[in-house]
Amino acid sequence: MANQYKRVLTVQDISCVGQCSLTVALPILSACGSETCVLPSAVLSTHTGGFSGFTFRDLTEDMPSILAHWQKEGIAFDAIYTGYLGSTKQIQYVKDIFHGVAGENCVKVVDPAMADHGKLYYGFDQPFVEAMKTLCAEADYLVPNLTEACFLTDTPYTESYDEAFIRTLLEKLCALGAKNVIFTGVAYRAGKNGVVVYENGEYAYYEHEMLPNSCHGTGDIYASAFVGALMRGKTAYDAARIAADYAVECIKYTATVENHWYGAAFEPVLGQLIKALEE
Ligand code: PXL
Repeated sequence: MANQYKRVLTVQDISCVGQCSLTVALPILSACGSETCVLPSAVLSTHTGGFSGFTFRDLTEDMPSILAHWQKEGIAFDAIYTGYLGSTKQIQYVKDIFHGVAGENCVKVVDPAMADHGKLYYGFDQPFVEAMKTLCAEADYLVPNLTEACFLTDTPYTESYDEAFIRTLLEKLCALGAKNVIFTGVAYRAGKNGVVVYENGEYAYYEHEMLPNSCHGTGDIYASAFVGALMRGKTAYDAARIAADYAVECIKYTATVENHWYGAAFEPVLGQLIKALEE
């Protein structure tokens, strides 16, 4: 059997407290069985969604020398997965990383982590969105939520939509250059949520339950589990389904924890993700 041990690089911030970005991606990818290398885009004391007075250290200027060192060492990755980035300028450096340390058949996954619920996250602006479009152009798999898909396609945000609206967004995202799109949080019916897998122009939909609570950082959990499952040899559809089921379990578990407002308690249910990967 072909060796399944893959080396993944993930580029996103370290929010020291807050259960998002690298503190989620590193354990999830490791649990999925991949060697997980990290490139922190910035270091924050907490995430920006609900805390105030957080620190922010932008690591943009460290990136070129980190890339140069990796190239000198002949390091290459089976997948490169990007999430929350620290500056508009950094996006060009991330593209250099895509070109400089991609191994043979390297899978590039871009989570354009910049917006939710109709709004950009604190600190992001239109120039960042424009630069993010150029990174999305290089994605083998783009993993946006509805808000991000709207920003990336200059479409006014709406919470009432139908399949035709989603299909138009998918076509526009592919027109940017993204090869395939895993579109999260697509809900067509009351009580249901789901994910669209748009691969090679083929539309497939996995529906799952809609939960009454939502958690910050679920997008990071989702994208990390998707990449981890893909690296385990799952098809994009199966990886999208496994990631969705896992995210649902995380949100359900979090509802049982008192006062856990800032993130999802993903650790206690990691066992379920590992089990799903073995099926
Ligand atoms: O989960 C997305 C995310 C990642 N990193 C930081 C954030 C957010 C969302 O707000 O603030 C720093």
